Amino acid sequence: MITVYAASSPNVVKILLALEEMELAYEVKPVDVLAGAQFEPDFRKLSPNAKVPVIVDHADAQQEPVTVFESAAILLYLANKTGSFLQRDEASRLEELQWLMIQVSSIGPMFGQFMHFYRFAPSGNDYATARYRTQVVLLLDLLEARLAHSSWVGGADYGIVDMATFPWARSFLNLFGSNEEENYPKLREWVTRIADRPATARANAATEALARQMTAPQDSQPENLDRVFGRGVYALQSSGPAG
Ligand SMILES: N[C@@H](CCC(=O)N[C@@H](CS)C(=O)NCC(=O)O)C(=O)O
Repeated sequence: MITVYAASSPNVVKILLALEEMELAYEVKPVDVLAGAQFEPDFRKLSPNAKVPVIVDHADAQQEPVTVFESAAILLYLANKTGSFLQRDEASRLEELQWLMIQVSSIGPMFGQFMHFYRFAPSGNDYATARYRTQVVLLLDLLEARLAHSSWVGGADYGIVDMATFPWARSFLNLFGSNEEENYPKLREWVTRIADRPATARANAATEALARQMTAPQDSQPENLDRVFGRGVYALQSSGPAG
């Protein structure tokens, strides 16, 4: 049995997709991030950076449970454990790893920062919003170009790279989509292909169940939001350059 510490957020959806595709037994432990549950000392023992997702694999009763944090590390752990959803030959695996790194180093952070300034920051951040919007568009263009030459973002077969990329691409196509239906045809077709998979439907149901247990942004205590976003009294000073 695998325990997944989870919120209803894109980085967690990646893991739910993998667990469902790999048909692994799991239980979900909700971590209410907008109520500050990720900062509890017991959770930080599992997740030093105080973020979900985290898994604890209790599969081997003879061994200590295995704890893994960071979504890409979890996906690689699950792919190695099951021998599935990651290419076996070295050249294809290297190709997949590069696209996995693009997801965790660029797509997640840039899309996340855009969403922060677009949705959560006070007004007056036009520079930041425009900068991150440009980064998002460049990355969506990159994915569109990739899918013109490859069936899947990771390579020839559906795998953990597509699971990592799908939750972010799906929400940004929805957000950017209303005026631009004709844009990103390959990316839209790829999103539909993944959305139509039975395992994706099961992961969506698990995400919706989690969402019902999370504090919504509008219901969050202002102090908790400040802590999550590192602002107000939680904005840290160091000896580094001042803003
Ligand atoms: N690089 C991390 C990012 C994880 C992450 O940002 N998780 C968010 C939810 S999607 C979180 O826990 N946020 C709470 C916080 O930042 O305090 C990963 O890929 O696992």
